[in-house]
Amino acid sequence: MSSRRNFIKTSTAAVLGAALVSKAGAASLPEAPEEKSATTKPPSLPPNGRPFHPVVTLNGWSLPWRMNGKWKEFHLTAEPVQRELTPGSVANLWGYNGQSPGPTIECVAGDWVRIYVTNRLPEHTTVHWHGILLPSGMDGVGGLSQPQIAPGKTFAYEFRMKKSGTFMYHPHADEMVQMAMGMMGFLVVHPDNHRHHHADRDFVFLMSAYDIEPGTMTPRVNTMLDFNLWTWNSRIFPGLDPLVIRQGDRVRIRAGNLTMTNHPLHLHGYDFEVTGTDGGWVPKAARWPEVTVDVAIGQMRAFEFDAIYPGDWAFHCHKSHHTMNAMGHDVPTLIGVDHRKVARRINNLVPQYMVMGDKGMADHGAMEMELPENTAPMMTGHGQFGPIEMGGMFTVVKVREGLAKNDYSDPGWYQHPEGTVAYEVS
Ligand SMILES: [Cu+2]
Repeated sequence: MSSRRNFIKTSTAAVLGAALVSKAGAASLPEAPEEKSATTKPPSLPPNGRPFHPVVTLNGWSLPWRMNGKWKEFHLTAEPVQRELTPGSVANLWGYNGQSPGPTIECVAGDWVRIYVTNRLPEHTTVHWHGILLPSGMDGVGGLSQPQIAPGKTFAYEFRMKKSGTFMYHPHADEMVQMAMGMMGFLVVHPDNHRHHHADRDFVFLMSAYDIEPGTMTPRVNTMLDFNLWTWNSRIFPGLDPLVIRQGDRVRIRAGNLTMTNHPLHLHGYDFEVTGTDGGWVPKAARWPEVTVDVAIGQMRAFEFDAIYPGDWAFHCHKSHHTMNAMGHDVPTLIGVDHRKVARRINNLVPQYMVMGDKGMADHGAMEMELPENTAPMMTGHGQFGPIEMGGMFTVVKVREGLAKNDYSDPGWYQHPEGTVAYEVS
């Protein structure tokens, strides 16, 4: 009996007998665990299957699986979720297994993978496995490669992971709406020899953008370009956890872009090499040094460095509007204009009226502005020297000496050696 026939048999059964799968077959489905918290889960070694070095999903987690003969079985549940973007700001999104983005799926090249997808959304969906080489009918494009998964139904996807690399999953059904609502997840296929492409710390995140009017909770799904929340794994600074790294570790960071514009990712304190794309690993001879890697729409990039230099290093999108939280874009520029009297008079009439400062926007960061409910400040976060004045796609890479191997807990602010901090000259 060929595996291809099994394939067809099982997937046809899943398509035609979806109700069967969800009722009579319920006991045979693997668990679909839910995760409610948005903190970064330290990686745990695979309990079964072939060995691999797990990734760390920034402010997220990896999906458990079960082995069923040769199959590694996962269960995704597409559903409405509430995602905390940062403390004090929660969004109504759509995602998988309790979160947006969904859990990271990790497997090994050569694995036979069966992924059940149960749809608890109010409309149909599918899942496309971005970058994976697979049979055309498993590619997840609604209408083209399969009928859409109706609400309440469960489908099974089955394929063998042909190669290792950096991939993602997202719907290919009512795509504009479902991605604007946060439906996406990371997919990592580890090398079949776990010593190949080794990194001691391997961080992953997806970039998504939302248009959520200050004071509201649900994204406007028809927005094409003018998004006001730029997120990594549906989190905004200061809600993004730091990337905690032990000095001397080999580090890989992998990012995918499912927004409507490109994001030049910039890391301070280091130069790095781009070592992978969603097409595969970059051959060693073809790598070149960078400090910024542009991730275009629908692309993924993996880059690596040796964490030699201790410190608190900024890591952010270099589009400065993407390191801000929700703001009005029609605020007039008033640099050089003394408008304090006018602003005071308008403020008497409209208490939440915001104007740009006459010296810049820094006074926004320092001022405790009254904000609509459920809205994060535009420029926020505090460091050991004062306000950081950032939001959105910004976090800190914290490289420290002597951390334990699997310690990802926040070590606090860097203790600079004496004489190594910029200082005021009198
Ligand atoms: Cu950006």
